[in-house]
Amino acid sequence: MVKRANSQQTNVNNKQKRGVETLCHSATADPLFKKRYMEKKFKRTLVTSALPYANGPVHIGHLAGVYVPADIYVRFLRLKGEDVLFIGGSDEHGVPITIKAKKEGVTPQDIVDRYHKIIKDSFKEFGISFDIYSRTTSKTHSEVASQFFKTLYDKGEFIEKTSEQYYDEEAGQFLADRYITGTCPHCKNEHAYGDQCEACGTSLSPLDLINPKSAISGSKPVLRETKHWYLPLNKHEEWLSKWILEEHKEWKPNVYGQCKSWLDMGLQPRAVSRDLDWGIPVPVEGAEGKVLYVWFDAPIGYISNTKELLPNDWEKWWKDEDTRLLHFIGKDNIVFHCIVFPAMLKAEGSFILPENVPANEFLNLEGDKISTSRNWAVWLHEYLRDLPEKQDVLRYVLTANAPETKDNDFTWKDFQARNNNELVAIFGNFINRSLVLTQKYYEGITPSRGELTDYDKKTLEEFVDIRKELEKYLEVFRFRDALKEAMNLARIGNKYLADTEPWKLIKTDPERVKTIMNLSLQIAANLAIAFEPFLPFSAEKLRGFLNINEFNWENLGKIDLIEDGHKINEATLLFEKIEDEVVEAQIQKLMDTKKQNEISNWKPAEMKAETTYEDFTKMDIRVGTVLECQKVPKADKLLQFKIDDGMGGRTIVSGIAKYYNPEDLIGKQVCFIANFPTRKLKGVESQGMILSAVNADGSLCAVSPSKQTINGATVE
Ligand code: B3M
Ligand code: ZN
Repeated sequence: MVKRANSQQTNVNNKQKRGVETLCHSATADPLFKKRYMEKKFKRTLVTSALPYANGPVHIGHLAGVYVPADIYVRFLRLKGEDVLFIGGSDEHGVPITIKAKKEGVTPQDIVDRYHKIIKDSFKEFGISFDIYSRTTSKTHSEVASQFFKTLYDKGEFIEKTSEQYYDEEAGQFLADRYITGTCPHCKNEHAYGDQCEACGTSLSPLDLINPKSAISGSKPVLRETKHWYLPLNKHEEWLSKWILEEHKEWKPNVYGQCKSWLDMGLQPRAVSRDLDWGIPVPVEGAEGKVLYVWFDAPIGYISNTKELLPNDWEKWWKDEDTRLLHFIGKDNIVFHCIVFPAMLKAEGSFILPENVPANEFLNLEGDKISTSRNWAVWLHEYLRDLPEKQDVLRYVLTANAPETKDNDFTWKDFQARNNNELVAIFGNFINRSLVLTQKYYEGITPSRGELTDYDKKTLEEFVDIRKELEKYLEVFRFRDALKEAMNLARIGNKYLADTEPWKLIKTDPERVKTIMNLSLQIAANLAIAFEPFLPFSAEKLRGFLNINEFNWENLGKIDLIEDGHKINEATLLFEKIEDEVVEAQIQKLMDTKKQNEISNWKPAEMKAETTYEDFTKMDIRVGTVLECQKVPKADKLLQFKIDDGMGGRTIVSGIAKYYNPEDLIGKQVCFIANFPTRKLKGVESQGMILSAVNADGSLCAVSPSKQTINGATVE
């Protein structure tokens, strides 16, 4: 643990230290873990990250959950000089892509071409350092996936089953579960899907739906017989249980827990083919019009992309026991990577199995689930347009707040605070002071150190172990904690300069200042290494400032990284403050989206049962003018009105405080129910009720007559 730069932080640190033993007990105390990670020397590591669907751009949730963690890990291994491959690509099959194409009147290929490019560019811009980013519509992939299916087929690893499935006669196609809607048999929600009712959460089969309807044509689907191939997961249950539950206790608790509950429920055969005209044709006779199920071909994409990159050398990465295979994914993909894909690999027979699957939970945005259909997301290509050159800021915030053990929330205020208070005020400030002072006092030539004081030695002690501390967390995929350690090093540097005050000493003790500046530059060099996995752009910039091409991981913690007499470059700012307007514009953009969604989802309230003229005449509705209006103390919803009702005046309390400035209502006319029973609200007697219209977002708007009217006039 890098020691904190002040005592308050030391407390935080101790708490985290305890957290290591409790939270991640499996990773540090489990002998199996030790054996696997510490003793077994793998020769190489193959890292894959989930292949995003090419039916939309990627957003911050993707980055936080999968791609930044995978990239941090890969960069860490590369820096250590290990043999590592990082495989990515787009997932270009599946029903949603065909639906989107149909809606836009283009081909599925057009859709995936468009989004593959956007996604690939976004990843590149954010420094996600894939060795290859390919796609599942590639020729290699189609060959590898077909061959994979063929091998399993020939080995008799599938079962064939004929069943009845819904068919849309108008669209001329079978319907995926998600594309059948109907009434939920449990809660009677009329908009349940063929796989799940989102109102009551029950998982359904399309046959459970009352009044099924095709989401493609809107017609009533009919049942038709169809034959498919199934992977009998039940046959794999025994070895999977042993392999995961006994031999991989070190997997993250969220991953292990999900696997355990799947296994406890018992595994069922899963169809690996679909009736669809978009995908890889099922390569056996009598399978016309059928393609491989997208979740069968997609994980094979990891293999095909490796083969595309290394046509002659790919096998050692997939078939040699000395390769460590790691899948970085989000929590919704756990079952496919921990159970289904391993069963496929095992059935094939010549492949290794994943060593770990460090899946993350979800990132929310400003308190709400990220949603593509509701456009509730920060899209990476838009972020880059709105905040150019700020890739590392996002990488930093998403890592500091990564959903490693539970869902987390991204807010723009937190984004701004972390940038301004951490990156700028600590890391950037330290670097800036070190470099500027070195330029000022020594024209950029690194001064030699004199004898170290006790304070210098104490400072050094605080970070000699930084490499081990970082490794301890990075090796078990705890990137938030690792980042905290790196940031702590910047804190140590910042505190060192603040405490030694070289700008004061330069007049009285210039020799001492040489030592201080030398040590500061050594800390700056350490920061360039420590931050390389997390903030590659800033680390590169910092290396440029320091005029150093490359560092390796082994150097971390040392204080001879910059030689005496080494000339450093003129520096600019490493990070810049983000102003309020910038984040406010982003928040406003989200608020506009929310408004837009409310308006497009708004449905008129259901009509009430018929009333009578007599009932209507019982209401004494009148017009009055607001004479006074103020907030009711200790009630954030209530406004207290003094109304000129033409009858001597009255007080009315109304729940519209959230939607008005009290002063703005003074002088306005409103309509109110004059014969409403008197009530006491928060201690104020209210004599009537002000009428309001309810907007799409639930906000209220007081109703006024369309022309100036005499106070006390009745409304009829
Ligand atoms: N495309 C689902 C997703 O993007 C799926 C992952 C495939 S990984 C082989 O979340
Ligand atoms: Zn339901």
